[in-house]
Amino acid sequence: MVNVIGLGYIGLPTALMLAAHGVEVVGTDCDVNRISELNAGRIFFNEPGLKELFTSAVSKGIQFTSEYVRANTYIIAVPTPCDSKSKKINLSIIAAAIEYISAFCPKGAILIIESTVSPGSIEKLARSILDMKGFTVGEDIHLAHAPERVIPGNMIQELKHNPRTIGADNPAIAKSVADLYRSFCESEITLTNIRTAEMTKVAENTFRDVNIAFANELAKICRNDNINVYDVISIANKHPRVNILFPGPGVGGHCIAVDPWFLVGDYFKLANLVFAARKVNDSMPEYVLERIATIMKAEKMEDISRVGLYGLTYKADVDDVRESPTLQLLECMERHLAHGVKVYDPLIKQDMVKNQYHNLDVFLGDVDMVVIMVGHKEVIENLFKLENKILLDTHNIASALRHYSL
Ligand code: SAJ
Repeated sequence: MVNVIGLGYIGLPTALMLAAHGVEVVGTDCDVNRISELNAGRIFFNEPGLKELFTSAVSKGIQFTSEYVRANTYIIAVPTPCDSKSKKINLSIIAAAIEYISAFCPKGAILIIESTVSPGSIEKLARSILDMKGFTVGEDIHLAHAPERVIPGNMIQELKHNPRTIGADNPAIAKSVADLYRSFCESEITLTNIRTAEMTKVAENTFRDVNIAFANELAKICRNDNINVYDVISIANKHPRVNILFPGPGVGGHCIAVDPWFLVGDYFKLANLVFAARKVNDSMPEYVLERIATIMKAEKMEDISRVGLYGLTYKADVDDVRESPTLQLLECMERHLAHGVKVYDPLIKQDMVKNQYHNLDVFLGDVDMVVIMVGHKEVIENLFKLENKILLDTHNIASALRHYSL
């Protein structure tokens, strides 16, 4: 039996996927409300295919509880928050999970950590806790790392079809963990040691962050010379060995904007490029504010409260606002005493920020300038409504309309 600890954005789909493929699964989360919602058949986030997967997992007998259960395999998929000031990773939630598990797991249990951690964390943290509890790691308890790679917006497909990495210091354990994931993963599974798996996961997200930072810096350079950055990227990407990503209003989400800090924090003297890239990406909300100010001046607009931010989530077609560039832009505006800007996002139904609207037409009626912050499908479908607005498009989706870009 597998006990999945942490039923969040990664733990829940993974638990459901295993159960739907015939593995006996109990999902555990400390949030009792979330457990009652799941037991009542309600999922707390939207993801294509998730509802169907949920129905299938329930029909196969998955259980949800706020208690840990005795199992021979545990999958830990809990958050690893990063302190917003020190940028240090906080491993206390993983530590607590390991402690709970160690209190009653049977001899020979395997603890698989899915959460992204800074390289070396599993050895340092898990081993020290388990040693203290009297276990001999590698003999009567086993550790493995199975970092997830799924992209929000296409998680269910990617859970099945993305290649995976399994890190375990004992090849037999690595094989047995790989066999578990093979119950649903149809792609290649690479086996390695724990430390390599940890570093690989952080390297993947850091690579993307650095690539986006290059695109963002290029956008600023092109703006300086009045060159269209999207033309430059699209032409450059025709080179068979060039693949530049796209500039945007900032890098959000709980992965790309967070994981590179693990390298900066642990290898400060070495991770120079990574640090510089983080700074470029973190500067983008401030840069958007500069663009708004320049455009307002050019258009002789005086009232910031007639500016509307269209999109609040961290990226298109997800309802997740963690580290959202729009939230960062709003903070930046507060610092510059630019109050009263309006906000609307078709995917955010609850009130989250000041001056938030829940109806597009009412929002548009109250603003002269619209800043497209997120390229949701619904935003693209409603572009025709922005024809008479002063438009700043941070995602290159409104090229058919008169607009400003980054
Ligand atoms: N972004 C850009 N320009 C781009 C692409 C993205 O500005 O060209 C921005 C997005 O708008 C968003 C942020 O970057 O604000 C992050 O979005 P994302 O789609 O790049 O990535 P995440 O955070 O949703 O998911 C990433 C994925 N990692 C990689 O692609 C290497 C996913 O596969 C990981 O599983 C996930 O992080 C994770 O949980 O680690």
